[in-house]
Amino acid sequence: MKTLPKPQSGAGAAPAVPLTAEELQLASRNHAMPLEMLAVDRTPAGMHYLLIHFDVPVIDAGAWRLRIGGAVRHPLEFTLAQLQAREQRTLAVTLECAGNGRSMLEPRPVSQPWIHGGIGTADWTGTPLAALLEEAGVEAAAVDIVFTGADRGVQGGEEQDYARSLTVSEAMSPDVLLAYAMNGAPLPPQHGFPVRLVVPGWYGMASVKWLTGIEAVTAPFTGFQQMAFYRYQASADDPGEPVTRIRVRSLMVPPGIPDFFTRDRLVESGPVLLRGRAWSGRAPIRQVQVAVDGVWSDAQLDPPDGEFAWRGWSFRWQAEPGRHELMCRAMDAIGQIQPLEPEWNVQGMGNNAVQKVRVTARP
Ligand SMILES: Nc1nc2c(c(=O)[nH]1)N[C@H]1C(S)=C(S)[C@@H](COP(=O)(O)O)O[C@H]1N2
Ligand SMILES: [Mo]
Repeated sequence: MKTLPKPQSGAGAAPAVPLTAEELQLASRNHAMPLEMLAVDRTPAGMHYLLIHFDVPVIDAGAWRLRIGGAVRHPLEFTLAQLQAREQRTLAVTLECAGNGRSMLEPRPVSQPWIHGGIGTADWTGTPLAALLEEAGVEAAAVDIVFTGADRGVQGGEEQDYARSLTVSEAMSPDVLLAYAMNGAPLPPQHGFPVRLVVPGWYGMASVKWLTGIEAVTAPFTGFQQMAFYRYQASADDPGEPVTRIRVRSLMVPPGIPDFFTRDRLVESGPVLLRGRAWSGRAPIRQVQVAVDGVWSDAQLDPPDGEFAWRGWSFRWQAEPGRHELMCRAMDAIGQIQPLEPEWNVQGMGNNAVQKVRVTARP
C-alpha cells in the first residue's frame, strides 16, 4: 500500500498542536490575502483579507439609513445618496487584522488562525466623518463616539451588535472616512456594503463595517469588542492594554515557485530580485532590511504611496545553490522595529515578528 507523504512543517507556519475544527471553520470564512498579491499596489477586492465576526448582513441599500445621535445637538439621518453627495475623498489604506500572525504564537491562541495574510491595501472612497460630527454638534460632555454595525452575534458569552469606539478627538481626524467604495466600485457585501468606517493607521477592528449608527456618549464605551477583546493581555486575568495602531511590519512576495503543500520556495540560483511591502500605523517607514541565512543588508525603498498605504521595497539577492532562509524586517521613523521572535499575549494580537521564508536555489 502506498503511504501519503508525511506533512512537513512549513516556514514556521505549522502549528505544534493541530488546528481545531472551529479554527478551520473561521479560517475558511475569513480568508487571507495570498502573499503573491504583495506584488500589486492595490489589492483586488476578492483578494483582500476578510474578517467577519458574525454573519455578513444582507442590507437593502434603498432602505438603509445612517443615524448620528446621542450627545449631539442635532441628531442626523442620512441615506446612501445623501452621503454620496457630500465631499468625497479617496485614501489608499493598508488594513491589517490585529490577529494577523496569531497562529505562529506558542501556545497558539485559539481564534481566527492567521499566518501572515491578514493584510490588504485598497483605495477607499467616502466622505470625511469629521464634517458630519461637526454638523451634528458633538456636545462638550461627549468622550467617545461609538460606531455600530448591522451584524449581531454572541462572543465571550455576550450577545451584541459589532461595535467599536474612538475618542472624540480620534474620530475628528480628517482622515477617518465613511467609505462607500473600494477600489472605485461599491463596497462588496463582505467588506461592509453599503457604508463602513475606515480608520487609517489602526488595526482593522476599528474600521466598522455595515455601519448603521454613530453615537456620541458621555462615559467611556465599554462594549465587548472594546474592553474585553482587542487587548494585549499578558494573562487571562490581566485587563491588558487596548489594541490601537498598526505595529511596524514587512512581508516579502514569496520568490520563485511554491511547493504545493509546504509553500516552501524554489528559485534558480543566480540573481533573484526580492520584493515586498512595509507599513506602520504610527510613522512612515524609514528602513527595510533583508537577511539571507542570518546576515542582514539594507533593502531599497520605493517612493512612499501616500500616508496610509504600505511602501514597496526590493533587494537584489545573488542566490547560491542550496537551501536558504530569508527574512525581512522594517523600521519606522519613530524607531519601532520588528522583533525577531513574537511577543506572546493571550488573544494573539499584534504579532509583528519577522517573516521567515525557506527557499531552495537550484544549481
Ligand atoms: N461590523 C463589523 N465590522 C468589522 C468587523 C466585524 O466583524 N463586523 N470586523 C473588523 C475586523 S476585526 C477587521 S480586521 C476588519 C476587516 O475588514 P475587511 O474584512 O474589509 O478586510 O473589519 C472590522 N470591522
Ligand atoms: Mo481584525
